[in-house]
Amino acid sequence: MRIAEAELRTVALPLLTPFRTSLGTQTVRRALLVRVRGTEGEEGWGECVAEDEPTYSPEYLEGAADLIRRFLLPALFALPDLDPAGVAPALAHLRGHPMAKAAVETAVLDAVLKARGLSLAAYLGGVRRSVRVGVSVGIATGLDALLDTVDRHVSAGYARIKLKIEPGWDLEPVRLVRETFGAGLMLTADANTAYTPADARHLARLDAYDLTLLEQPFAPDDLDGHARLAARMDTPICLDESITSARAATAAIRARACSIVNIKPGRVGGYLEARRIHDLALAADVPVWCGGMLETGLGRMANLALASLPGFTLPGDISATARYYERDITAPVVLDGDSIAVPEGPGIGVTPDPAALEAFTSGPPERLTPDTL
Ligand code: OSB
Ligand code: MG
Repeated sequence: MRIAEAELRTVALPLLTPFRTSLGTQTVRRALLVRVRGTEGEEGWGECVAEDEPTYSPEYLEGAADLIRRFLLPALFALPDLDPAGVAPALAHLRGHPMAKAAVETAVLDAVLKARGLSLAAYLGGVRRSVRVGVSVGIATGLDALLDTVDRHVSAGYARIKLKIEPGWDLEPVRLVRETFGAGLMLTADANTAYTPADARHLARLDAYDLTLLEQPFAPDDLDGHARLAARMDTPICLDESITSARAATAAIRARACSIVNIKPGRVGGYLEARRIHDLALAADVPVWCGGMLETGLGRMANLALASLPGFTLPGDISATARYYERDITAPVVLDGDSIAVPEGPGIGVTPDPAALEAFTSGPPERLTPDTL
C-alpha cells in the first residue's frame, strides 16, 4: 500500500494552568496533527510535539509543518510500500527535524498497525498492561502555591513528582517539598539547561534531598560538563535535551554524562529510534523513562505503548488528561491508582474525536495528495 492522502492541522488546547519552566511559560498547547490515509483506506494519526517557539529544541510548529508539507510527505508519497521501518530511511537524507519526522512515522505506524490489527505496544515489544506515571510540576508563583499543587497530584495518586527548577527556584522548593511530603515521595528535578558548570557546587547541594534524578542541568551539547557534575554528585544525572538519537545516547552513556535516560519519541525521530535507545540502555543497565511534551491524548496514548517496554522502570511524564486539559481531543486519559492503562486497540489504540477536533482546530486543515505536490 502507498499513501493516498495526508492532512495537516493545528489544534490549540488551553492548559488548565500555565506551565512555567526555565525556558518560558505556556498557557495553550498548540499541536500539529498529521493524518495519513493508505491506498487501501486505512487511516493513521501522528502528533508532532514541536512547540510554538524553538526554545526546548531547534524545531518549532510552523517550521515542522513546512518541512512535512514540502519535504517529508513528498518523500513518503514516492514510497511504493508503507512499511513503518522504511519511513526513517526514506527521510534520512533530510537532515535534522526529528519531531517532524516522528510525527509522520507515527501516522504511518498507526495506519499500518490498524490495518494489521496489532497494537503499537505489541509491535514495539511492550510487556506491561499499565505503567506507573508521574507529574511534571512547573515553576510556581510562590512556595504555598507549589505545595498546594504537589499535594493535589500526590493525593490524586501519582507515583512521582518532578519539580521544574532554575537559578533562584531550586534548593528551597526542593527542600520544602521533601520536608512536607516525606522520604516516601519519589521526587526529581528538571532544569531544562538553566545552569552552567560554574553552578556545579550549588547543584551538588541538591544531594541533601534524595532526588531520584536531576534532569538536564546544562546545555544539550555539554556532555563533558554533565560527566564532571555526575562524578561529584550522589544524585543520578538524567539527560533529556542532549539525547537526540541512539548514537547520542550511546555517546552520553559512554562519557558517563548520565546514568538515566529520558526518552521522548519526538526528540529522537520516532518510536522506532526510541525503542533502539531503550534497547541499548537496557543492555548497559541504564534505567529509562518516557518523557512528555504536554501532548494531547493522541500523543500520550502512543507514549504509553512505548513506556510498556521492559526497560522503562521509572514513572514517566505521562499524566492523565485532567492534569493538562479540560477537554482532550481523544477520550480522556485517566489515572488508575498510580498508573495508566496501556491502550490495547490496534495502532495507537485511539482516534481523535471529530467533534473535539472541530472545536480545537485553528484554521482550515490542509489536505495533501500526490497530485497537489
Ligand atoms: O523538559 O521534560 C521536559 C514539557 C515540555 C517541554 C519539555 C519538558 C516538558 C515537561 C512536561 O516536563 C512533561 C509532560 O508532558 O507532562
Ligand atoms: Mg526535561
